[in-house]
Amino acid sequence: TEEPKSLPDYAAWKERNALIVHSANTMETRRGAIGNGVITPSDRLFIRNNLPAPPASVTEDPDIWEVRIEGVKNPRTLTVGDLKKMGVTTVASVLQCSGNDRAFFPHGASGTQWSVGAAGCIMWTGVPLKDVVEALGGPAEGARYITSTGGETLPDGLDPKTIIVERSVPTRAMQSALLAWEMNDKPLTHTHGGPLRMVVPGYYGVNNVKYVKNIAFTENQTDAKIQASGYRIRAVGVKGAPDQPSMWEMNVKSWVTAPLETARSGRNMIYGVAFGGTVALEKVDVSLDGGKTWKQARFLGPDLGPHAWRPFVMAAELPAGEHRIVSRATDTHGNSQPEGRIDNERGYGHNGWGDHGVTVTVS
Ligand code: MSS
Repeated sequence: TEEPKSLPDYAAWKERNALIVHSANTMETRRGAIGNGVITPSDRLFIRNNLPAPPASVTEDPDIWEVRIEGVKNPRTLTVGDLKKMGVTTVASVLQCSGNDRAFFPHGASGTQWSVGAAGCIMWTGVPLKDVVEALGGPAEGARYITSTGGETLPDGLDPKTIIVERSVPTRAMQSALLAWEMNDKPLTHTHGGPLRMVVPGYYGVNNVKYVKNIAFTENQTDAKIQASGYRIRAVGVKGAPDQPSMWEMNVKSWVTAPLETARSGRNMIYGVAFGGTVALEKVDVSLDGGKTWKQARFLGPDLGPHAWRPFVMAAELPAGEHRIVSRATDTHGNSQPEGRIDNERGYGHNGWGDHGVTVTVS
């Protein structure tokens, strides 16, 4: 199928040439447009909507947006204006779709055929969730999950449970979660979840619920389809079910961003990005011979904390010919990217270094 020529209205402000547009609801950053910055420019960040985005009017007066907080000692409805007085923090964290790199799965995993670009590193500003919960008396007894509900208007005639964006994460995520109203120093756009978004640093994209309207501390995970059977790791051919691992904490990962197809012989700078999910990064090794020999790369730019990504660079002499350039990240707990992929029905969580490499022809 041919790529749509223009961006959908709600994303018209994006940099068209930096994006691969898969559909009106899914677009990713081109590998060559990821760049060497610590923060992904907002107009290059990928978009993934499971439902059509709400109208731009939801962000006209962001401070009047309401969010209901339940499953705490004193449940309350708060406006964004109220939240802004309860506390504030700024956190850099990687936003990455669970299905990033799905196109590499040979069984043809269904869903958007993402290459490497359904990911970016973002500065979020908002109130720490734990400050809000403390102000409301703490979680109710027996709470094991934080369940966030998206504010989209649901289409008529369908069972809401089958389409609503409602995600549960374990309460351990409360240590780092925030309710964000700014992205990269600007009011959060409706494109990326404004007026208010649940941000769970180190967790896959789907848990970062946009236009959040309800947050509940619950004993059980929601029975919404997106949680119960969606975003679950299972063998190829197997249906999704609640007893399979859910797409929560991200795994350690890296990929090369330059050079991509061709280079001139002689000294070249190899660039890439790497992150550890909820664990800080230790190092990135780069191989110019498809993984036979490795050399440690250097991190580029400031360290913005354990949930941010780290651009890396390595100078290399490249003789004429074809080179398979791969990178392998290791986190501070000693987890390294595996070489292969773990085949799974929907193509989630791919961090194998083999597929993420680039073949560069040097002349
Ligand atoms: N939220 C809401 N509300 N809705 C929707 O649809 N999606 C998910 C998240 N959140 C949604 C939400 C997903 S799935 C993702 S990735 C993310 O988001 C994305 O983001 P951006 O901003 O980029 O668009 Mo996969 O795991």
